[in-house]
Amino acid sequence: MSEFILHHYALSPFSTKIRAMLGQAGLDWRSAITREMPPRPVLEVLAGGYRKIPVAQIGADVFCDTRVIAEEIARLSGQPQLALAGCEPDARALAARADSALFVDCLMAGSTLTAGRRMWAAMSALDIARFFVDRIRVGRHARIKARSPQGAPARIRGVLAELSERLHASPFLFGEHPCHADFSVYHTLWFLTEVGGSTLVNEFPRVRQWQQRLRQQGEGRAQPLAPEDTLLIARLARPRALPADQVGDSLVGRQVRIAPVDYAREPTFGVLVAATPTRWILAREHAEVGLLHVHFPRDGYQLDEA
Ligand SMILES: N[C@@H](CCC(=O)N[C@@H](CS)C(=O)NCC(=O)O)C(=O)O
Repeated sequence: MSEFILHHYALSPFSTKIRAMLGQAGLDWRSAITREMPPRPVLEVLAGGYRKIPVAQIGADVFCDTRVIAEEIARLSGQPQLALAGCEPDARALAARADSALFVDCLMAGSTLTAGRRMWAAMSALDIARFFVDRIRVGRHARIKARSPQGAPARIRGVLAELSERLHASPFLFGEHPCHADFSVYHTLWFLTEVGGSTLVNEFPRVRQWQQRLRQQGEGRAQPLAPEDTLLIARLARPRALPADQVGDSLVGRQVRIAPVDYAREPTFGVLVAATPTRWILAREHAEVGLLHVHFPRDGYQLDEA
């Protein structure tokens, strides 16, 4: 069977969401490190215009967005609660809030001098300049509700109080085992505390302990993989059989474009080959790798005829 490959970078919160999930899943995986901003030539071949991180790959199947990646980890590990569909409605709602509003608040509150020093240690001065130019451009084209940076700590405290209340009853947010929502919250607070050096979470000892519990689970067993080798892996593989749970869509068989609706909205083009209750799958041909199937979540994405 093809290996699970993660294209990611160290300081990426959403990559932390998946790395921590791989720890809970106890999986072996291959780690392909990508740059903190485009150009990312390998991912352009694999995922087309889609430029968010992380991206996962199994052979000639490419998985965009942590919601789809989590479904794959849930399947591979036999832990259905890691997928959103395997969570109760309250957990799905919290995951959605954490991956959007809480993420933005933690980015604002965690962008401290300490975070700057971490970037300085991890990136060249030129790349840091490129990073800021890129993120300003992403921000200009984003379609997300504006949130005041000054209000971020108070809003985060509100969420932490809510989490602390939940953790009174069980070791994880929705019971005895971590579910998708735990990881959605975890990665945002990871950026705030581990990257930004904020001590806000210390005001809520139960949340701090929960954070440590998840951190102790590690990140699974990763083996490094040169990004260029992921192209060879894709070229030697065929996309796997399409899923059986298709719901049909009038655009199946047509040339389409798909893009996130919120930020970093660059589209990927291809032929829609499947629509399931949770995802769209596009077929893409590329001279370097042949046929690929690229998987996107339905939620939060816009699909149009190209
Ligand atoms: N909805 C996406 C969000 C991913 C996301 O925003 N990732 C950030 C990095 S943590 C990103 O792509 N930033 C722009 C970039 O790295 O080019 C998911 O769940 O995967």
